[in-house]
Amino acid sequence: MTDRLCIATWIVLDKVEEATDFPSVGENSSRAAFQLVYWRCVATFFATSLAHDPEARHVLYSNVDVAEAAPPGILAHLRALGVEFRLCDITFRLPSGSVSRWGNQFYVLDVIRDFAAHPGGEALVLVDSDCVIRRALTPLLPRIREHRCLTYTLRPRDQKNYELGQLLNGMSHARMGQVLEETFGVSVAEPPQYHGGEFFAATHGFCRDLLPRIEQLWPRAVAEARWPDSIKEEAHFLSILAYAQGVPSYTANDVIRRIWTNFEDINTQPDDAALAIWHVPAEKKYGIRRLWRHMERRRLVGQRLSPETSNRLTRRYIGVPRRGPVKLLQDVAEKLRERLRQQLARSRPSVAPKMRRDPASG
Ligand SMILES: [Mn+2]
Repeated sequence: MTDRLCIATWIVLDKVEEATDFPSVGENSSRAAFQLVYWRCVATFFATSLAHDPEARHVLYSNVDVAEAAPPGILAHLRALGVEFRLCDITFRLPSGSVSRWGNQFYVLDVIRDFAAHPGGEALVLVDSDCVIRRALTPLLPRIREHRCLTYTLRPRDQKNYELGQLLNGMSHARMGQVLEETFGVSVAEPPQYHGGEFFAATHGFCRDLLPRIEQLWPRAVAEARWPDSIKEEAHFLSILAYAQGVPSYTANDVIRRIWTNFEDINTQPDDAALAIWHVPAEKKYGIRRLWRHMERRRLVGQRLSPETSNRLTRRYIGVPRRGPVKLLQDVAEKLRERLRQQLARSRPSVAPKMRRDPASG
């Protein structure tokens, strides 16, 4: 086994019968326009990651053949950068109809299982594609070795100021503790912390040790999927497992943050500039789309960016820690266009939403 880091992200293309809604992208994850939003995220993710970590392995996991499914420009970009494609079925899905949002996020469990069986490096760093990389991740290796698994533990200000006792995306801390006790027979003094699912970093050995735990917990997740307070997303699942494996909290909070940049929930802060990863869910259809368009116009597609260029571009287009006046105007204009399109679609029932032109490719 090499001592290289495997930096990976994933894209799952849902079929019509598997589709759910994703709050920051839109309805129906089986639409081509919806999927294009994620392809662009994948493209900018690897552009920024390769700028900082050229020595690491870069892998795109997908449930479909990327060579057949990716838009041609993005496929050429990924190939030129040397991104490896790993075809891996999605087997971890809650029963159809039990969740209406983020229906394919348990795919990270399939990725962890695949990495455990076919280690492509000493450690795996698996990140959401709506992240941009701002610093090299390879220097994290000693820290990953030390803790075996790093955690990004959500503070209330990172998740719209949630209060304890509240359901966090459909599950409470208390219920997480109960599930932990009932499944693994451990007694839980304090309910487990909630670690964000956008970041998973662990040694190959940790991934292997996790497999029996995953198999033990999954049937419960499926059985209780329709309960009001139950495992609804990969973050609940992995937070419970992290506790069961004795993984410490907050070990990656200086690495990544869930940064809300939209109008209502904005939580950017000056020290975000020091982070290695910005997770920017609200930028999928805004800053990330414009960043990709900029790369197309400036012939940067498939080019290895320097770390400085990459950071200059992400700062400008993602708008962290501060949104510049140009981005502010573009965001307002895009928001208005989106509202207008929604109203038009409502007032003309013949124009079904799914027939709309992709707002992002126009
Ligand atoms: Mn995300």
